[in-house]
Amino acid sequence: MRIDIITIFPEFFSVLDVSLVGKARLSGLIDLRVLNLRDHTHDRHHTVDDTPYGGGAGMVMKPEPWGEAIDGILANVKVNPDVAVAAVADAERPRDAGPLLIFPSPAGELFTQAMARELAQEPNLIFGCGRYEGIDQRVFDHFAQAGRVRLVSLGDYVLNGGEVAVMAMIEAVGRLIPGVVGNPESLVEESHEDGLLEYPSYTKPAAWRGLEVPPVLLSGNHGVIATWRRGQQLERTARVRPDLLPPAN
Ligand code: 5OB
Repeated sequence: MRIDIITIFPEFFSVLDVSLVGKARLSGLIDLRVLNLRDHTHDRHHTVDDTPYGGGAGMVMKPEPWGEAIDGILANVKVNPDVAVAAVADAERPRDAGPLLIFPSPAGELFTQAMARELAQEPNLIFGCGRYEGIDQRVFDHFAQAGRVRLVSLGDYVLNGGEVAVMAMIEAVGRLIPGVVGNPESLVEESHEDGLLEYPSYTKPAAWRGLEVPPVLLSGNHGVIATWRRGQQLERTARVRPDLLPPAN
């Protein structure tokens, strides 16, 4: 998967050199490039923002640097023809197999594990990190005319910019790319993969600071253990995240 990130804080993304994503980059599974939006300004002060039309607090990111930066990526991204055929056949992707543009935004659709699975199918993602009060709306409208644009929110809280949101999305998507996570079994047992929270985990010692591992886990009876774990998942989800359970009727 090729991933391009446009940001005014490229140094933010040095953490993507380490851990799982870092390894995937070294092995060639992820081709990740970080672009500085200011490289696409042409004034002495490398201005990326301006005051909002209509008034109001804060600054809005100007459209021209975004236009130039995204045009540059679109021009040099090679669409793999094999991928293009598969993508066009997919009803989820009616337009073309060109890159999917993603802008983290508190005004976007909520990022979920289902969306992470969708994004992991894409050969090409472009993330645009907005700052300040947002990006001129015409950037989204312009690129949506010829391609696919999604505004995506991490949740209902305030961030200063899209950088941390992009980091979270790349971690969630990256680990779903075949070969990135060593043991694919571990992918299906995570919280949210089956719509429920994960069951509690224990390792040795069997007793620690007066707390015992639930005896069922020491029983060696895999059927009983699976039933217990399922019960724990349901109990936890009902208690902490009842919104994840289907309505009881
Ligand atoms: N808050 N998701 C929740 C977000 C967000 C803020 C962002 C981007 C994504 O940028 C300001």
